[in-house]
Amino acid sequence: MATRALAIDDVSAFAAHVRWGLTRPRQKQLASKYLYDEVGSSLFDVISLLPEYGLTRADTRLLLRHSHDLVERLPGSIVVAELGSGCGRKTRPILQAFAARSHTSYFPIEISPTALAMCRRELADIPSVTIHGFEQDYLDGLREVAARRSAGQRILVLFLGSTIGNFEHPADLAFLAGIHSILQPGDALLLGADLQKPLPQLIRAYDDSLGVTAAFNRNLLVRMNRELDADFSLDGFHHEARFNPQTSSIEMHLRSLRDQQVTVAAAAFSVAIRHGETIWTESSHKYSLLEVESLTSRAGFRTEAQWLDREWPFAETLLVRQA
Ligand code: AVI
Repeated sequence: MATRALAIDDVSAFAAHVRWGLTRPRQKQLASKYLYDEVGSSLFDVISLLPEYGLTRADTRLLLRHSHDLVERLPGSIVVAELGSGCGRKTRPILQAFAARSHTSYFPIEISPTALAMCRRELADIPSVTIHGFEQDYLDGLREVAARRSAGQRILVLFLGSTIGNFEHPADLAFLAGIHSILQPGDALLLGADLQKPLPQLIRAYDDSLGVTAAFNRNLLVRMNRELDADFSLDGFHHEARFNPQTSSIEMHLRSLRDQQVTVAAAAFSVAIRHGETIWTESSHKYSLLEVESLTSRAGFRTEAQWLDREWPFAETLLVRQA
């Protein structure tokens, strides 16, 4: 019963958001979290393997190379919480390094039950690690972890893969400040941030030759048709990746290829979309190192260590929550 009620709430929140986003006076817009239904999450897993998209490989390389250093910098009893674990593959070296020291509790926090199940399967074989998954929003899940810690235990929060870059300013700062407010002094945050790089490399990463990112973006239309009884025609929209120099972000848009009228039955509205008009579906901010420092210090964290990937500019920053 509870599960069904939650599902109806989810559909109505999605419907309300779509109505808001597609009837805005200027730029039509949808939140990027709606890209991640089961198909979208699977397509993102494929994106992370594409030759043009080096972000996930850079993140993984840094974690593989520096896990032991990370663990040495965090003495004592640690519980590991991960915001958006995905399938958990990247986290393995960190958990292995902590578990070699002492028994470690790992709390993956995910809105996708499929990703949580995959994560449990992927990491189940690591000795001396107990996995407790939370199917929740990131900050709600982190509050649960904080409530369960025993006296003297520190929390290490993992927020990898540059997901922070998908928050608009100033929501990124507000989110980090939200993490800070749940943690205690001495707790830590490992933050992955994708750095600025040449424009052609960026565009290729978000408009790959196989068209996987285009499918990831256009899947949002398929999702609205399926879940909200909308009538988007897929051949009426084109995937577009463009760089916004004002915000230093790659933006994904769905560009309308003709004048069209779309009805979203479950949200009880119809909307005219002009030829050439776009629906903005995601921003992916690209950071400078200075910006990582200023963002995290304004949120109340001190930099303990930072590791950089040269092949695909990317920063892994170990932060400690200040008093
Ligand atoms: C999850 N996130 C960090 C990805 C990114 O690069 O911003 C999402 C993505 N969108 C298109 N490709 C990958």
